[in-house]
Amino acid sequence: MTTTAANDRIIALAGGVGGAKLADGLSHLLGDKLTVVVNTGDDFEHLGFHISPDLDTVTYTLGGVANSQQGWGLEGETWRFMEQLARLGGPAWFKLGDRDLATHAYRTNRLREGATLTEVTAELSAALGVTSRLLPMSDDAVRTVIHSGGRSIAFQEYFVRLACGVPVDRIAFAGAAAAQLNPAIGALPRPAAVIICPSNPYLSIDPILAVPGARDWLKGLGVPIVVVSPIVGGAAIKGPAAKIMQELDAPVSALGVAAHYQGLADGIVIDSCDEALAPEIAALGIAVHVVPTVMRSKADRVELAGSCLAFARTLPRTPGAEAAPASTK
Ligand code: FO1
Repeated sequence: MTTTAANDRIIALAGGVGGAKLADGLSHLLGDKLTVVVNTGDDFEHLGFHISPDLDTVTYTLGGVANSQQGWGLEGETWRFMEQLARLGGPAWFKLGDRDLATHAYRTNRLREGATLTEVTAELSAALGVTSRLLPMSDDAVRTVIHSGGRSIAFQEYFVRLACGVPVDRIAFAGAAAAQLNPAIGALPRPAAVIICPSNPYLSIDPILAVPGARDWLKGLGVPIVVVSPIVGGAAIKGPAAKIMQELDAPVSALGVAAHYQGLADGIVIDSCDEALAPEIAALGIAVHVVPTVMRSKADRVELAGSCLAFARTLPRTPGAEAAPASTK
């Protein structure tokens, strides 16, 4: 990890696998100067456990123990529990690895003891050696619901059981209106910039923004907000983002991503192959930075993270905001 100046705090927003990769690069550069606000709209109760897939993906990735092939779950996992569960005729569609199960049991037990999700997340991430701070968007239950052909489908049913195989008409965030933004988020010192990681805008970032006060908090920071496009060359790096954009009649491109964040993002990082879109995006009032964004290696994550921080430093901030981050190189 590279040493940074005292005011080099950065806040990142992240959801699943793609977001976790950039958060990992940022964490490598910033360590405890980074706070990652994580989507909990994917959380659900399953087999009596409270499962927080995105919190676990970010924790495992920053802890260096994530399964590199699938992106979620643990490296070197075994599946004896699932084998036995299937033999018993239990619900085997959502795969819980033997060691991953310990995370869910630990979290569920601590929540039953009265700990908040924020407290449990801090305990789990500390145990796995994560130096950056991870904060669930809310300690209250917010649940992403997919509306498709007159049906309401719970998020993991849609994502895993149905393999995103039904068309999305609308996405809702049950419980969001009554949820409180994690108080630890409002108490964060003003950062130098906010980075919205290349997570699915509709499934991973929108749930965070749906928590009352989240948008106002972000805008009120008065610092550059930079989003990294998860759409590269008209396709999603991973997951159903492109399919959902098509189904919701949004242009499946970095331009569509920029339009989605218009009014919130000050800058967008797009892939070199999308350079031709830069003038149209700039016309939306969003500054554009063009670099390779596909993260195949740890070095790619760190490179893109450094690039995002450098880009953020070029963007104007509200007078009175703290100084831009010093170089992390
Ligand atoms: N994703 C799958 O595609 N299939 C699974 O069986 C599955 C199990 C699973 C267990 C724990 C966990 O933390 C994540 C898991 N995921 C699985 C990933 C998860 O459904 C998605 O990555 C996110 O919710 C979307 O960001």
